[in-house]
Amino acid sequence: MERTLMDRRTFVQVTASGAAAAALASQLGCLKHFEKGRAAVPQPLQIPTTCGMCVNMCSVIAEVEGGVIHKLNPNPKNPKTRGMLCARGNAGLKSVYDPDRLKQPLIRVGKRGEGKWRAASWDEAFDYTSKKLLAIKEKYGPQGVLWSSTEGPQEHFFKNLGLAFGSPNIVRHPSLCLASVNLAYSATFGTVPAFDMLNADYVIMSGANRFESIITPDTMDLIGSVMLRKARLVYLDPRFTVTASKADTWFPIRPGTDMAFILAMLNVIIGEGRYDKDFVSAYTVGIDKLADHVKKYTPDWAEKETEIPAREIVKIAREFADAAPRALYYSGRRSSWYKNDFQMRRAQAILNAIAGNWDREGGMVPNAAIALGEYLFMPWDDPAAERVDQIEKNFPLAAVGDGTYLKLRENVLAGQPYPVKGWMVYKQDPLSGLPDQGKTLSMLQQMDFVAVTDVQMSDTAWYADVVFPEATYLERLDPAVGLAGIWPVVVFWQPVVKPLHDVKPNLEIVQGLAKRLGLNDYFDYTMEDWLKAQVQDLPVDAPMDYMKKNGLFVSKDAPKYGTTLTPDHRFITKTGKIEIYSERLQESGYDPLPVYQPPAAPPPDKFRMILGRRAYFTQANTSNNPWLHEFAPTNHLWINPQPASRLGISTGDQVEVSSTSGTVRLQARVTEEIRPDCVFMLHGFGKHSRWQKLAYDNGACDAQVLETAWDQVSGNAAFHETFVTIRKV
Ligand SMILES: Nc1nc2c(c(=O)[nH]1)N[C@H]1C(S)=C(S)[C@@H](COP(=O)(O)OP(=O)(O)OC[C@H]3O[C@@H](n4cnc5c(=O)[nH]c(N)nc54)[C@H](O)[C@@H]3O)O[C@H]1N2
Ligand SMILES: Nc1nc2c(c(=O)[nH]1)N[C@H]1C(S)=C(S)[C@@H](COP(=O)(O)OP(=O)(O)OC[C@H]3O[C@@H](n4cnc5c(=O)[nH]c(N)nc54)[C@H](O)[C@@H]3O)O[C@H]1N2
Ligand code: SF4
Ligand SMILES: [Mo]
Repeated sequence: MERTLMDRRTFVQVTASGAAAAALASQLGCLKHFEKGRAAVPQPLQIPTTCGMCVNMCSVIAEVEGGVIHKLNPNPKNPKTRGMLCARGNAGLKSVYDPDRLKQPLIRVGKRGEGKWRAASWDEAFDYTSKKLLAIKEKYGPQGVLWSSTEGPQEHFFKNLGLAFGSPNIVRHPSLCLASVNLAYSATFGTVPAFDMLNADYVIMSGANRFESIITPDTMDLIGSVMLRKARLVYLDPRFTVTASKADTWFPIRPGTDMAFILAMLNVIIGEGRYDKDFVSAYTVGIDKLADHVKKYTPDWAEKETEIPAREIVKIAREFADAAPRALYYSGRRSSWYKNDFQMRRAQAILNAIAGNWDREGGMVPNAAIALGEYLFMPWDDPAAERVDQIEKNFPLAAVGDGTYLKLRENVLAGQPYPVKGWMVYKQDPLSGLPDQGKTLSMLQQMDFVAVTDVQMSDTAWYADVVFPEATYLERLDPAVGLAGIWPVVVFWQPVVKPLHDVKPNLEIVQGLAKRLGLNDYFDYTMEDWLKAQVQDLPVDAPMDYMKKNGLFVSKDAPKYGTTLTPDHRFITKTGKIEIYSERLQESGYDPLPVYQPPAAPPPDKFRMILGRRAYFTQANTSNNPWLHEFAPTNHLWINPQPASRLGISTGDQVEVSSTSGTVRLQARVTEEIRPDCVFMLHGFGKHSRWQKLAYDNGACDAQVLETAWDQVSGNAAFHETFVTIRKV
């Protein structure tokens, strides 16, 4: 902090003193010398591509010299990222040169999790895996193999292999992440909108820590509006985060009570007639029912639930309504919070709807995407078996293609409605990402066969039978991805260096398996074929050359507002209107308007465990990156000074954190930056994989203590429902 606050003048004064001055002078001399020599050597190649370090897909220019990446720089042409490449994006270079990365296919020789492997040739690994998969198919049917993956440009091929194999059991990451928020906004507007925060004058963010949990363009937009243009930011979070530090107002809201805050805002805005009446009558259904429904949710009532003073709630409600349509209640992204998360996000969506901020500058904008072509391939038959999570029965409104991970795990463990004995994993680490790690371990152990495709030895890979090493994103040609939103772009990856080891891109791994599984016809194309089909209709000359030269295609026709604000526009909902009151929810057995359910209070001497991110790590997968590791060499338990002093805990003490799922140990960090009723730890530490040397057995793994709970409507994991006891060791 002190260092970053030092201004340039002070810096020059400090560094120009004594020994520092001598060192600096000699360094500058070196630099001059270096610059002279440099004129003679060829300039590094500048290769545009895309960052693969998180979901955002920012545009990158790689500086490559002599076949080695020297540096990664932002590509300023991308309007979503505007010249930003975050710490993780910079450190992405290390994923290529990490000595701990996977270097060749591996077949397990010891017990699962014992860490004994033998290097195998690709043919051997493909033969071994396909033999195991065919044996499971023979005995249990194609539904006996589960295919799980997380978003990425080559995920598609993996999913398609599972579908071509005949399995209905494809499960993706959304039910650990954003399934409830997506479903809530879709149920209301028929689509998931983007938030035009750059042009908003008033933004309310509840627990969306945008200055640390980076989402582009949202993070960049918020810098533009809140930091540069001084738009107002109201921030609710039980923790004092970086976003809290930039907000005009921060309330350490009582966890799990956000819906009470929103319902009281609705109470004030409707009660005082401050909503957008013209918009509401033209485009929505159900305002009368809502008005009756929210009468009981007064600010005084909400103060008791949220611990935010009633007068502040009234003030915020008025300011929000007055600033509309340039006012936003931001949706958040990771909505895997509580059991009633879907209904909380529905309340937000309704609040935005009655403010009339739909499809307006500074409001919410329906997602626009640039159309990409599709490579046509032979279709396969639909799977014959029902999904093992029985999603249609358990969560009739949830996204069938993504599945519901925790219900799925429960059914697989119970062998219901049928056995699942094979598990193929792509670009995902379920042992870290699912709560209640003991259960995920049991699920792994009851499998006849597990294969993982990754770039490093994840915890799940550590327990697998076969590990396929994928080339990293800087070594691959990948499909193009159309990123929807206010600034639609098409991004694309090209290899900036040759693969360093005996690794392959996922398409080739899928093809190697498909050949042996008798599914070759479905994957008979090259990545170039695929890409060409995708970009061929982009409105530029020679689209493939254009993409290789620029790394991205930007829509000139953005941002666009008001495209849906015509009298004959039909929203993709049952009534064709924005549904404040939802008959579809009622017909499926859910509350048609959001009904408040108070969260359980922590029992005496227990704490609610909450999750969140830091700007320099991605989920559980960058804590072994040597550059990022320097920012946080371990994780700590954040605990407020009040309970800490009661428990005799000081910063640096080892503490034990226990729940019904498990017990972990890590160092305490005693801080006012968290409420007294919660504790927090960073994700991605306490690894079991010894091949992640920096993260192995370092700090604690949150997945070991989190308990199993899910949102009732979407089936999304509810990670913040766990109570833990804390003890000084
Ligand atoms: N640097 C970085 N950026 C990322 C990622 C990453 O791993 N690293 N991951 C990306 C992904 S996949 C996602 S889903 C997003 C996640 O980004 P966000 O949606 O912003 O979610 P989290 O960072 O998990 O933050 C949740 C916040 O909610 C707070 N919170 C907990 N309980 C409550 C509550 O009851 N009420 C309120 N109001 N707040 C509460 C927590 O303290 C925490 O600060 O970030 C994306 N961006
Ligand atoms: N305890 C806990 N659980 C959580 C969360 C949390 O904060 N705490 N967050 C939740 C959220 S929001 C999300 S989105 C999910 C994320 O869940 P996951 O997607 O499982 O999360 P990661 O830890 O990022 O694991 C991704 C794996 O992909 C690998 N990988 C990275 N790049 C490549 C590549 O190019 N190719 C291949 N083949 N592999 C690659 C990484 O090495 C890593 O092992 O987790 C959810 N679960
Ligand atoms: S936010 Fe950072 S890690 Fe994510 S894609 Fe952008 S630069 Fe890469
Ligand atoms: Mo996520």
